[in-house]
Amino acid sequence: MYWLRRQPPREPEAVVWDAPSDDDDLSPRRPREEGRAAPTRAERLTVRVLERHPHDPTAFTQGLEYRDGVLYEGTGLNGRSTVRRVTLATGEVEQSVSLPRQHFGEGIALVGDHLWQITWQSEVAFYRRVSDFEVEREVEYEGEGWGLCHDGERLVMSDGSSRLFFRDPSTFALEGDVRVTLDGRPLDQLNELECVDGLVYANVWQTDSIARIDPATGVVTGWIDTALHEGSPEGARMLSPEDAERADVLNGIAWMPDRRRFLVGGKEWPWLFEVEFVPDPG
Ligand SMILES: [Ca+2]
Repeated sequence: MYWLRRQPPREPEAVVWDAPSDDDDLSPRRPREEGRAAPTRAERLTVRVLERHPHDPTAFTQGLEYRDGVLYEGTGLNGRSTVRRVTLATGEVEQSVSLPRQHFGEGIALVGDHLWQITWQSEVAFYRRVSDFEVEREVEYEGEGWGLCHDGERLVMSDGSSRLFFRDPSTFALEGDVRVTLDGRPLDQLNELECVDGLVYANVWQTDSIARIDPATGVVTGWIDTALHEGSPEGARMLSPEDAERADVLNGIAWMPDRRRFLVGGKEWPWLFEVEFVPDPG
């Protein structure tokens, strides 16, 4: 099979790593101290596309949530940031609320009857009613906001670094963090998130990859390469080459509990894809 990536092939070095410190270097080339376990290599996975749905190609997707057949989406860019309710099957935007121009919207997370929406550099999170997106509270935090998800007990947030931060879902108070490692090395650029069954899935910015993370340890247990490559299984293609020309990066993941599938999309993508993650034979 030919190389059919929607972006130029990325060498492993294209994944942005933190500079490893001595503590981080668990490579087998280095004598290991007694009792120090070698890092577990993440399972390599890819996608199988099961269905696709139209998506607003002007939406700069920063957060995706799905509940009871309804899609919630947060979009970014100054002057174009929104939070919206979308009919999945048609892509029709049922309601859209804009953020003031000074805010660049990022991740969203549903918490009961409310929805948190974070911002890139404004250091403010909006606590909205799901029913009409009315802002009930604004909460300040420190640092950048990238991705957000709710695991049932805590919010999990990314800021583009290799860390995931845990926050109280009512107050947004910071409760802790964990450093994420892939095959023993820190993995940064963690972006849009999805909390599923005790695990956290993270888009890795400017790559075609999604990391499946154990939030207790920060270890990436699965590395999902969504790009077509040699050995990709049948049905692995998401965007056509023509669509990929116009689309920005992969960014958007939502779990569909009723269908046991993921929804995956990207910034200014014309489609959202229902996928399952399968072993990558490539
Ligand atoms: Ca999500």
